[in-house]
Amino acid sequence: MSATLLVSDLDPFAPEFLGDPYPAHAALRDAGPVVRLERYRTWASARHAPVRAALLDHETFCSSAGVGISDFRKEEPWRTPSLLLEADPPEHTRARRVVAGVLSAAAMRRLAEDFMSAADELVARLADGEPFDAMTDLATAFPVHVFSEAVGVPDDKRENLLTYARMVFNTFGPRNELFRNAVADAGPVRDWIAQRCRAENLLSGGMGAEIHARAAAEGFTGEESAMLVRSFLSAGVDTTVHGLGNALWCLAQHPEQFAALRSEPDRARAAFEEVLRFEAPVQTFFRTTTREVELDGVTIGDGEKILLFLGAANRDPRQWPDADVFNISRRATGHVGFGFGIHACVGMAMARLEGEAVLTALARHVRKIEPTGEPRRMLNNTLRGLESLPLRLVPA
Ligand code: 8QM
Repeated sequence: MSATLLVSDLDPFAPEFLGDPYPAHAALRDAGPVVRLERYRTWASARHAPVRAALLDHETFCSSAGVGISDFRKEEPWRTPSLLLEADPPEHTRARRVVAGVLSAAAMRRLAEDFMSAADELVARLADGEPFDAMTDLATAFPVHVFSEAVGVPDDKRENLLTYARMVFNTFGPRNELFRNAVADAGPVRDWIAQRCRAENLLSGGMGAEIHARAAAEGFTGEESAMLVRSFLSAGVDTTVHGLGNALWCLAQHPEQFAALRSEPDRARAAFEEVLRFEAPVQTFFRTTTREVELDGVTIGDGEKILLFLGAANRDPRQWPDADVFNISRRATGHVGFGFGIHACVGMAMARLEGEAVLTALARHVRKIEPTGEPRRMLNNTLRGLESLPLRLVPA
């Protein structure tokens, strides 16, 4: 028998928690390696070692019962489950191979120049010392543009990508107000996404068209291929929007870290990695046990949901010296912001390229990042990020 601590009142999806999760993360980590969340009758872990161990053991901690709080074996999923995210081997392996082929290192080398010049142009234009909203005009504008161009999403109502992703990330949580508001009146956006996923609506030469071609060659039906494009459109934009927004916020709050980046623009990639550790855009994911298992000394029964706090694992003092300090010079590798194991973010090279492009452009063109007002936080059951970030960029 292992001792378990009942954290009866903690609601990790309540607005107060989502607004500032870090004190509660510390309490969860200190309570034990694995704790019980009474309110939702699930298990949870906020420490780095067990979170990483669970992500690596995909047979015991499966994804096919959903990676949100809803158990697909008991509840009807709100949308057709993803062939990638909400699947286990061997189905997952087949789908992953197609998508990974499209997001290869060679594909990233082809995108790099475009991403770098798009970021350079945008940041150079914004760095005029005038106040602007860095969420709208930079952190959102850049990914929506470069992602849509790379994937081949036509330039019409692309902002629907953000609405849809926000909905997807809210639906990993419980049916609280965030969930209900997200799915209310979702019909038109869902229809728009479904249309954009079809081969005939994707621009030729883009990654979306390539998904269809590669998937067809592997024996996927047209409908299944469209589902793989849906994964792109679900996971590819809002994540990088908030990664970039969090980066701008971190650098604005820590001028000495921005000065360090300016003195050595080659540190842009490492700096973005530290942002993902320090302010992980994807804060949580669930897994479901396929057998009774002991995780870091705590026994979890078969068929149980467990909430993995990626953002808390990334600040576990058992793993990181000065875990709560934002330091672009540290080795942030080993953070779980992209997950770990067979489900680790398949688009991480593209996300890193976007981060590198924007941070390099900031290092080149900007002398100071100055807040000009209070940022407004966006609350989401899974994502951590900002709604608005007023600042000005003093030109170099
Ligand atoms: C989160 O639909 C999908 O396949 C999918 C949706 C959301 C994600 C990943 C995949 C992790 C970024």
